[in-house]
Order: sequence, then C-alpha cells, then structure tokens
Amino acid sequence: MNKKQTAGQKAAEWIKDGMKVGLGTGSTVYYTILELGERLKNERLQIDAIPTSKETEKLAQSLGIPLTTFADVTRLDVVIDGADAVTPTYDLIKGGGGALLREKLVAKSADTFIVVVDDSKQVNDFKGLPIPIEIVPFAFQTTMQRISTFSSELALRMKKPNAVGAVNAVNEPFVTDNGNYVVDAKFAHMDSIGSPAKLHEKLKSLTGVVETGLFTGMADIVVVGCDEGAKVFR
Ligand code: ABF
Repeated sequence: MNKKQTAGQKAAEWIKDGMKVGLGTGSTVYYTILELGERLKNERLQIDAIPTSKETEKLAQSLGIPLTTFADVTRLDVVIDGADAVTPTYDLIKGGGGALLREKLVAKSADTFIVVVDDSKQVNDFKGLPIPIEIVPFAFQTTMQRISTFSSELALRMKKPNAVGAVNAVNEPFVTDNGNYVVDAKFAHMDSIGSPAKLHEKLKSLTGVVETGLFTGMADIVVVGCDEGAKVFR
C-alpha cells in the first residue's frame, strides 16, 4: 500500500453513519473516497457528501456516494481533504489542484477538518513554496502587479497540455470551477511578512484576490502516510 493510500484509507474511519461529509480533491483523499465507496457496498452507512470539485463530484457519483449541496446542508460533521504542505503547527498550503475556494468553504463549514497527506508534504515553513491565490480574471494583471510588490516570484497558472501531450499545449490560464484564475506566488522573505496568517490577510486585502491557499489554524487532525503506516496528529 502506498503512503497516500495508507493516509486516505485511515481517514475514512472518521466517517460514521448519519454524517454529512465534505470530500476534498487530490490523489490522497482519492483513497478516502474509494474506501467510502467500498464501505457503502458492505455496511449500512447513511451519509451525504459535498464534493469540493467537479473532479471529486464525478468520482463520488461513480461510486454511488450520495451527494448534497449547501442548499440543503449548512453544517458538515467532517471534511477530509489533501494538502500541498503541512507545518508542525498544522498550517496548510492547499490549492495545487485549483479547488482552494470550495475547499476552504467546505472546510470552514465542518465541525472536524481532517487532512490527509503523505510524509513528503511535511515542511517546517512555507518559505519559497508556491502559494496558490485565486484571482478575478477581470483585472488579473493589476492584481498580479500588486501581489508582486511583496512576492519573490509569481506566475499565472496555465492550463496543462491535454493527455495527447505538449503538441497540443495551450497557452491559456487555468480556470477554476468558479471561473477565476490562479496565481502561484512564492514568498522567500516570509520573516518580513510574519506568520502565514498575516500573509493570508495581506493577500486577502487586495481587491481582486478571491481566496488564498493558506489554510491557517483550521486543521483539526492530520493523517500522515509514511513507511511505518498512518500517523495521526491531533
Ligand atoms: C487538494 O489536495 C488541494 O488543496 C491540494 O493541492 C491537493 C493535494 O493533492 P494530493 O493529495 O494529490 O497531493 O485538496
């Protein structure tokens, strides 16, 4: 079993009968969703799930996981999602898959937020790591310029070439499920900015920034897949 699978399957244990569940995006929570699909086949498990992306919605539908929306559910019992980086104080970088806005909305609506990662995601700090920032296309150049005044490096995230490969490489910005663009910004001089929470506030104060991939002080449990198995930090 690979480390992602170890973490993802372990996290599925927190899903109990009757729960409203947020299901995240990415290759680690993928195993949580597979495990949930298996459990639905083999036990009496009444749950309703809100997916954080169209990708997760399709996967959940294919496994027969009952889906709901925030039109019918205001609070979730638990959300399980991946991350790009986790610090020892459980601050996260999320959004490598471009789903950061819905992921944060779902995470903030849940009583328990469980993060699933393999041990390669554990970092001491976010210096020099790309932090995804969702911005409105209407004035993305201006917004990028304002971010660049305190970012050491930033790039508008582009669409990946399709499965055919580079021949069909497109030169178009990646567009989120919400119709916005994503900028990946690095902040090598984090010390001058202070904590990830302060950086998040500074970025959110820029008109045009919809949300950042900085999830600070939000994670309740972190499940880390490693060679020895799944380690649970709470
Ligand atoms: C998603 O999981 C994103 O927020 C994050 O970027 C991604 C990590 O994916 P993986 O588990 O595939 O590394 O929730």
